[in-house]
Amino acid sequence: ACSSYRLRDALHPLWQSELTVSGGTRQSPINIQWRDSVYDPHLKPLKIHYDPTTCLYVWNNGYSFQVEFDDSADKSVIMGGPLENHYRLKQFHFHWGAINEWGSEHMVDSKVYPAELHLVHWNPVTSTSFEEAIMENNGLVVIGVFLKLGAHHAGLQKLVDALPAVRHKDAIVEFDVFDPCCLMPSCPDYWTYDGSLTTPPLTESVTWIIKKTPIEVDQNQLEEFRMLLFTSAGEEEKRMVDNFRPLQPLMNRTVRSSFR
Ligand code: BO1
Ligand code: ZN
Repeated sequence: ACSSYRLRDALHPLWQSELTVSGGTRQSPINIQWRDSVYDPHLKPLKIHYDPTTCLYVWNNGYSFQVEFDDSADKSVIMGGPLENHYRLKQFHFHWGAINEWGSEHMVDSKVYPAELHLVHWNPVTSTSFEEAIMENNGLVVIGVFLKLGAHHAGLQKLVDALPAVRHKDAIVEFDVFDPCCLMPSCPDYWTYDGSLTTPPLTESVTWIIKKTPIEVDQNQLEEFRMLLFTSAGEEEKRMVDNFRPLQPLMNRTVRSSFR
């Protein structure tokens, strides 16, 4: 645990600069303490309706690779769970480590996974765009899914095959027809809590839904993530690894669980 904390201080400049500045009360990510989470029998099952044809492209934004969706209509939406209305899918991306021993942003009982998927959604009832929803309380919902080392993931591989084309920062490649549903664990159980974006602007507008069960990916697939670069073409190459934010204090928050 000690060495992983020291390594966590040696972060990409994006995270280094804001480690202590935010001063918020509901920052993310957090360590989910299973025994401190509270079962809420009113939490409904999460319903996911993604339209694979709303997928647009994949790009390297300099801190992750991100798959973007057409969010101009209610085509790829989630509802149920802790949510009072539906939310539109805007993008998904991952966070991962240089090695398998760390990489996820959230932890469960201090257990860290080699990577974490974030599916980012916004509230089209209270906002007219993602950029507006970023500033709204409950404007955003991010579903977090842990990745663990195990079997080859055939659904993820379609995405992995596109990564060499977006190796450098700002590279973008068309990526139409992808169903992110294939990246969801079949177990419906989740935790939910009120938090923030984990990169600037770090706004405290996110309802987090963290799936209990990880999906499995194989070593080669994680290695392909680690081949990506933080840097633009022509710059001295810096591998895109350890693109996670350190844990933030829970403060006055309760993590609820959908399961006993
Ligand atoms: S995360 O899911 O908490 N890691 C997260 C962190 C930052 C963003 C999204 C999710 N940032 C926003 C940018 C916007 C951009 C949007 C959608 O992502 O602030 O400028 O449009 O890609
Ligand atoms: Zn993220």
